[in-house]
Amino acid sequence: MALNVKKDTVVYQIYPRSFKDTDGNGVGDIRGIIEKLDYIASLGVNVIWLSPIYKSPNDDNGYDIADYTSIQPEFGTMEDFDELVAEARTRGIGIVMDLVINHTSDEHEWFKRALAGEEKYRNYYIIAKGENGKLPNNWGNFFAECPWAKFSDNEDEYYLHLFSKKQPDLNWHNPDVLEEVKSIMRFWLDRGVVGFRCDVINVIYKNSLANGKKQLVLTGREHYLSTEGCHDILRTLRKEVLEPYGAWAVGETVFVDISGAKDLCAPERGELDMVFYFEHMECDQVFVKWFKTRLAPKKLMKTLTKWQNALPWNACYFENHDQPRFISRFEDLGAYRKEASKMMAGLLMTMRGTPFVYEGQEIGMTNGDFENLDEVMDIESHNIYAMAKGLGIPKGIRWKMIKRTSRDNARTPMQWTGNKNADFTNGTPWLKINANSKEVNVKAEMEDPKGVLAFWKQMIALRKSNEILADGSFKVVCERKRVYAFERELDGQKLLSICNMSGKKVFLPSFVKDWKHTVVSNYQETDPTHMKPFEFRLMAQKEVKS
Ligand code: TEU
Repeated sequence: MALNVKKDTVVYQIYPRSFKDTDGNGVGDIRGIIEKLDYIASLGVNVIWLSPIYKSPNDDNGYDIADYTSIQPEFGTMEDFDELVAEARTRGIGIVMDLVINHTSDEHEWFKRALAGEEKYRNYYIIAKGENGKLPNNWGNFFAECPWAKFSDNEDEYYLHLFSKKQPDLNWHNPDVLEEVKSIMRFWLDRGVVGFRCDVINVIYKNSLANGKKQLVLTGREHYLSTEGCHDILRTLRKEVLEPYGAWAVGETVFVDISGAKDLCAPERGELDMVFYFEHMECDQVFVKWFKTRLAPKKLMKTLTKWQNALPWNACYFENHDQPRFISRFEDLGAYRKEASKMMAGLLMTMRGTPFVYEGQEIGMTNGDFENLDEVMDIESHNIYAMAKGLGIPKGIRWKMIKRTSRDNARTPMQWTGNKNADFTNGTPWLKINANSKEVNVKAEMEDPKGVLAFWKQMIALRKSNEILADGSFKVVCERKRVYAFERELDGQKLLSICNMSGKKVFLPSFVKDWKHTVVSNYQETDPTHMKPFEFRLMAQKEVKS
């Protein structure tokens, strides 16, 4: 399958745990994905990114890998996986795997052997001594834990874990680790996968373990963000592993700025094809993501424009398994859930870059309707809640923080029908299903030719068939309080994408009168002077087939 990942690809992300359960254990599985392949193909996507499906004790839902070359039994078997790859391929869909190589699980054989005293494997991890009862350094941790855990009881030795205690960081100074990872990647490439989504890839190589300068979050990060060592590793993996297979890679890059992203994705440097940046996910927060504020559309527009202009190509996304549902961020969403979801489809499919759609986004799923912490499973949410308690933040506020920011908001099971458990499972779902599944579900959407799903399909098809959207340049033309508009141009042919990012009726900017034809809109009727709440239009100067 020779796809041009930059122009022809639309990716659909699956969080396997929450997609479709076929054996009644309340957890989604590979057979569930196979069962839904026709549905996925009907969306028009041509790549599926699978969040981790490897053997794992599930401390961080699979991002803690105990064996990189076997399948998590809850999800099925290697035969199921091979069948998935083959069945996807017959539908023109390639599989991208999640590559989590900053850390393993503490239940990985390597860590167990390190604990048992095997020098070779000790050297796979980052083990350091504390002095005089102190920790090896002052670094912070992504999950609000202490990043150091005791390695042995009797000695003052610790291992580094930037994420949970059960996710010890690998030592990328050790060339054996690189060799292991190469062979893991080849194992999956030999089974037919087309690429990798590389988890927190810009933190893997720690320059030193020196104390960091004090910061509100993640003190110490200057010692490991996008280091030269990391760039070298990425170049090696591309040249020796990805290139020979014609595979591609998208990096999840935390705290990345524009210059960092340029270094990671410039084609001549031979590292990654594109990165997930975070800045547009942070337009509704103060300092850290747990303190949410109103989403100011203008801030969002400016951030999108900045990134669109900076890189010749990048990944475009608004949702994934770590982020609250995007439409739930609009404070004035009100009764416009469907319109807002369609507007986001329009925006995502008309920006320049590779679009990533997250399961459920295509039917306008919203944040989970959790009522208390017992209903939330995510380790990060529990840690943050405990930290907030320690800081004396009152219970009501603590809960509000978690309710709005928890990663579980995006992990609630896929809503297939309005039946019991949304037909996600016959058993007890591992995470509470949103009560709005009665109305918000795939079945209802399939029956509605003017619905959210139909619009996502229409936009995906257009993104794939229209050269201007696939390859045209990007130029912003309007960043008002509520209205965002940009032009895409290729060989003198132009399209105008315009969004009302609010639940209010707004004036249509006057320049729109030059654009005579509405190629697509999320409203049946458009107004010559106004835009309706969350209205989206794609316009052309000359007639274009939609
Ligand atoms: O996430 C990395 C990451 O930094 C954040 O997006 C993370 O969700 C957290 O909120 C930081 O505060 C990746 C994965 O996407 C995530 O699911 C994993 O938990 C994490 O790495 C560790 O592997």
